[in-house]
Amino acid sequence: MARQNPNIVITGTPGVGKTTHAEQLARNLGFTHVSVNQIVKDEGFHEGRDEELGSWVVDEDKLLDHLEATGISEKGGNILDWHACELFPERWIDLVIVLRCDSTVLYDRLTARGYKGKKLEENMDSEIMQVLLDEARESYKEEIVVELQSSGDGDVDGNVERIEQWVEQWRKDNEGKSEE
Ligand code: DAT
Repeated sequence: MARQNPNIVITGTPGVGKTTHAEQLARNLGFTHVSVNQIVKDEGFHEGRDEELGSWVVDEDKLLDHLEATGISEKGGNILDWHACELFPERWIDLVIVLRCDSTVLYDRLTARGYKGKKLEENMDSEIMQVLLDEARESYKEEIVVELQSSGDGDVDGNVERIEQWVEQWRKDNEGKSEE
């Protein structure tokens, strides 16, 4: 059975605004905010921490099995929030939003979060080199990958509105398909 609501990935370098966007969208649309980092932590789907990078070494198989078991693919209506996207199977995903941020703004956000040393440097490099955008473009069809700016306050409302319009269109385009 086809899903009645789309599944959306919100990805980008840490600090670009994934959680801010995902929470607002989930609230407005009645979708589920799937904070992948939280699941990895809560369920222990990792092999410890990479202390130098200050991030979890994720057990992707366990994570994907867990998400699959929630019926993510059939149910739809999920907003997957993570700083990576290539691991999610293409058949699960209808839209990939890659948030981007001006590097001066991002530097301030990450230092305010206590990032320093190699962790700060690697994340800044990743944003400047558009690593997540390239990953998204390599992993999904071009037409479902959308790059949006998330540097200033007004950006969040504008982006959320645009994504909501897209969801509405998706529903129209997919009407009736769930009964097929
Ligand atoms: P992420 O989930 O990508 O790590 P976040 O949503 O936690 O990012 O945002 C990090 C911080 O930056 C948080 O204090 C909210 C702020 N922020 C994010 N996007 C913003 C935007 N477009 N305008 C202003 N502040 C923003």
